[in-house]
Amino acid sequence: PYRDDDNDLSIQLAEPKLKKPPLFKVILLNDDFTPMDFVIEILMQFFAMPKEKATQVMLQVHTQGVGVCGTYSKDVAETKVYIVNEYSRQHQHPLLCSMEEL
Ligand code: TYC
Repeated sequence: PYRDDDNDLSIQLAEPKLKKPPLFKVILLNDDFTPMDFVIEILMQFFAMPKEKATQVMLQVHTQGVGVCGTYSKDVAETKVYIVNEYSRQHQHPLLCSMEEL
């Protein structure tokens, strides 16, 4: 006998089974030692910001203590955090990058 449970779009539309994946903010934390230019370079290189935007975000972190670099899926956010922290460590700066769920 014909069963259309898995194919009938109306079933999914009435009660969607797929939830939107959570989003994560990637954030930068302020510190007293990392040079401002180094932070700007990171925002341009790893977050594709133009220099003006990167400067704004750097100053936001410098004055407010924290700033948002961007919003991503969990996997992408984790990778951004990892590469920023690794790059900073390799350059012997204490800059810290972290993430939080929206
Ligand atoms: N506060 C640092 C300084 O005065 C600059 C800085 C900005 C450091 C942003 C970290 O995430 C940061 N050189």
